[in-house]
Amino acid sequence: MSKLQKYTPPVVWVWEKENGGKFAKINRPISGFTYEKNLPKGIHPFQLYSQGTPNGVKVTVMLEELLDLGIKEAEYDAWLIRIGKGDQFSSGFVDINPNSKIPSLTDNTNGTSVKVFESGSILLYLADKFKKFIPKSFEARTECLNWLFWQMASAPYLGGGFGHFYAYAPEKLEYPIDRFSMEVKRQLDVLDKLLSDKTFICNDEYTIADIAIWSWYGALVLGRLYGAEEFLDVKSYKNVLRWAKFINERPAVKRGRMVNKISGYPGSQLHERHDASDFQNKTQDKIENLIFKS
Ligand SMILES: N[C@@H](CCC(=O)N[C@@H](CS)C(=O)NCC(=O)O)C(=O)O
Repeated sequence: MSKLQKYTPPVVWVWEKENGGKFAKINRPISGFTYEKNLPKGIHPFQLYSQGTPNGVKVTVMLEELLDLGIKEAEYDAWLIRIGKGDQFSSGFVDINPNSKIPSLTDNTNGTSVKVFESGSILLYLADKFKKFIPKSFEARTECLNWLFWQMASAPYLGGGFGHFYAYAPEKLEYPIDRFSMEVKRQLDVLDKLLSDKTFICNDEYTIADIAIWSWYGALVLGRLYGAEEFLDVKSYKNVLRWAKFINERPAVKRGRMVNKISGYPGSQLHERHDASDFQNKTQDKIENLIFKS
């Protein structure tokens, strides 16, 4: 089969509502809300509106890590935004994040409501606010932020590029799958070399860079993304795999992965989280992971 499917673009692109593919029903070329609805609000300082995707997991892992340090001020209510159903287009959600993407957070600690969106910005906000999971020295902080920004810039190649064309597009096309597989494997190689002599992304300190990168590339090498572990030969990135398994064992990571999760083993899905006790009877043990990888 030819690598290139012939397509002659029209002079002006026009939106054809149904182009097939998993997200055809929710994708639109215009921003803004499509219906009026306020968001629910709980009692805790932080209100999170999200779904348990890799970008969503970054924030719930971070909040659970802060709570594990005994920081009660990091208590949060997590509300489920079902992106497949278009919840991100409600007026309440768009008021917090005009870009209509999860995760979005409000911080109501001081009586005012600070709106925070973009998962990297949320991680940095929480790290700076509580002075945790970010190095103290300016130089080490810069290195940590290099990798946080690297993740924010690289993951769209993995998700929007590779994942979209390998798993979600209406047909398998060799050209885009080739292009994005090459880039994702290059990124994995960058990480594998980086982690060859380090425990964590920024030396010995577990930081928001690990949380951000693990949520995507950790999930990928642990076989939880796109069913692509064999195709991308993820086992060959031994240092990434070792690092991913190590972080996977953290209690906060195990809990954070369950929050706002709507796929996989039903006992591992905590659609909403309002209290630490909500995790009771929820589990993601090894046997379940063998059966349900997501
Ligand atoms: N750069 C953003 C990306 C967020 C993003 O793409 N979120 C996806 C889920 S992982 C989403 O909300 N998609 C819904 C949509 O595109 O309508 C971030 O890191 O927060």
